[in-house]
Amino acid sequence: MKVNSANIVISAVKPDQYPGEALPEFALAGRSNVGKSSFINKMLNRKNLARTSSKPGKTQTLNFYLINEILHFVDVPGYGYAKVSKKEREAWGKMIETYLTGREQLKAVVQIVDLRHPPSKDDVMMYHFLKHYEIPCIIIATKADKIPKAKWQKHLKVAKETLELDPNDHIVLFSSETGLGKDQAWGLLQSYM
Ligand SMILES: Nc1nc2c(ncn2[C@@H]2O[C@H](COP(=O)(O)OP(=O)(O)OP(=O)(O)O)[C@@H](O)[C@H]2O)c(=O)[nH]1
Ligand SMILES: [Mg+2]
Repeated sequence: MKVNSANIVISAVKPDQYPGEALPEFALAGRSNVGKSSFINKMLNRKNLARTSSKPGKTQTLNFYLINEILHFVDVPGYGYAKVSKKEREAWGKMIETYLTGREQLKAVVQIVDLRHPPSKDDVMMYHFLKHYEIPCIIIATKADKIPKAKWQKHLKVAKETLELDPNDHIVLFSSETGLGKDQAWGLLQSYM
């Protein structure tokens, strides 16, 4: 996919703020600091359109990006960020759940996991949540540049086993540093448009 335009449309917290257009939409899911915003930037060839940070908890709202006037990416706050109160966590859960279970335009969720480590309990829970609601998903195993190539397949296998990955679901080796997996990820997204 050649990206000609990419702009933020709105930062939303509730449904009446979501964009009204019936464009195909893809939302990011994943642990705080795993690389969701970096994934968006890499896919769009933009340095810092989606704000990233080495500190977890950077993305706080549902951020809608309009791409080539034909689709939306939705950057979503990460889960598993320890430094938030119970109340904030509940508000987060409600916002995400409302969006994921109620958004008609949502074609698939891009769930990001860290290739270096086995998926966390929260990762497994998120994946099973998506399966339960029959929301199509694409798994991206990112930060591949941080481990030697010789270990990729072994780590991928652990990720598949830990998530109990449905054999029909795809898992893509990815790096926001090198661009590894970018074309494959675009191919999968386009198959849902
Ligand atoms: N080496 C390497 N670093 C990465 C990669 N992806 C993300 N990072 C780094 O990981 C940190 C977190 O990235 P973000 O994209 O902000 O993570 P996020 O999932 O959006 O985090 P929240 O918004 O807090 O939920 C940043 O310092 C990134 O530079 C990658 O593929 N390789
Ligand atoms: Mg982010």
